[in-house]
Amino acid sequence: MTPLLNLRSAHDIRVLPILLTFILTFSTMAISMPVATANGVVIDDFSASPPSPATAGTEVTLTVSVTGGGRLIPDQSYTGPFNVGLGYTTNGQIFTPAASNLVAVDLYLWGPGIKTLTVNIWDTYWWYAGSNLLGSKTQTLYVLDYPGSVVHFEFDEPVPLTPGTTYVIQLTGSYCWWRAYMGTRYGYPGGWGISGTNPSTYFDFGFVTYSRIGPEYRFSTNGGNSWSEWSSSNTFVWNTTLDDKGWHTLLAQVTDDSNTVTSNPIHYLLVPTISDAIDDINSNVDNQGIANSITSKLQNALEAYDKGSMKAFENILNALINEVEAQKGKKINTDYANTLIEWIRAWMDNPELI
Ligand SMILES: [Ca+2]
Repeated sequence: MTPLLNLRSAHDIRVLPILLTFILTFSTMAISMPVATANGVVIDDFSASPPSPATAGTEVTLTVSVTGGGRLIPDQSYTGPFNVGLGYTTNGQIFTPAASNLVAVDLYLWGPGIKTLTVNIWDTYWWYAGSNLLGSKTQTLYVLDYPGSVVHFEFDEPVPLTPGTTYVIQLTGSYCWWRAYMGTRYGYPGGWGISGTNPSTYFDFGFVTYSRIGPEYRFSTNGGNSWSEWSSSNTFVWNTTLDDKGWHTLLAQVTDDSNTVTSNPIHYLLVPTISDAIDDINSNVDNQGIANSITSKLQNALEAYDKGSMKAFENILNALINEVEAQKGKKINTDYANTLIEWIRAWMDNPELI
């Protein structure tokens, strides 16, 4: 490909009279309009491994998988001041990206009228032999009368770019005005405008290029009261401890263009082992007789399991649930009784957790 910089010579000056014929008006008013972008993220799956319930102290890996997501980040731009507008059916703007992809451009256009406009991205002037079309987007829309609006073109696929290399934005299609600045005081330093097929380093069109980063992810193990750092990794390792025993609400968040999207919660139970539970019961059940009764049944259940007597294991734990139910709100406070029953049910359903 021919380096564009070879064209930055004195002959460019000859295009100035051509450009001047296109001057519609003088204005230093920059347009600031909201830019609507669309890249909705869909959370396909959010899971914890191992699944709930698990033994407190287990390493739990949270994984979220998504479609889409990420944020548009402005890369290169010239957004004013403007003092001219160029109306034509083909114009262009050179830019030098810092980012390694291009997903969208904004152009500062005015009509008025319904326009069918195509934005092409080229690796050199489009009329050069050997030029390569890297990306293209066509849309038909109503373009407002002066001062117009910021028209957003989002490519169907990201256009890969080499940072620090010049590229060309070509606008072609219906006759349309494109706001520009002509002169040396302002302008975009990383490129120059093209009117028709006449490049000139003396003017720049209004434009913004966007790259996409991400998506980024973060996780909460406490229902959103606190979060991990934002990261490009869609997995998070939760190093649980015995102190984490109990119920947890696990969440994942993913960045989207305009905000963040939160997963459905996973309700996750961490249970102590039976021997850890025995210590816990001794310090939480004040009535020593009740505490002894419960902990000795737990010991019996452990022994039954070790002998492979699963029927005895279940019978003992069923009897224990009845005993705790009977003492709930009496010798055992209600919350702690409910906690114990959850643990016992988890052990019965998942004997590997004992
Ligand atoms: Ca420039």
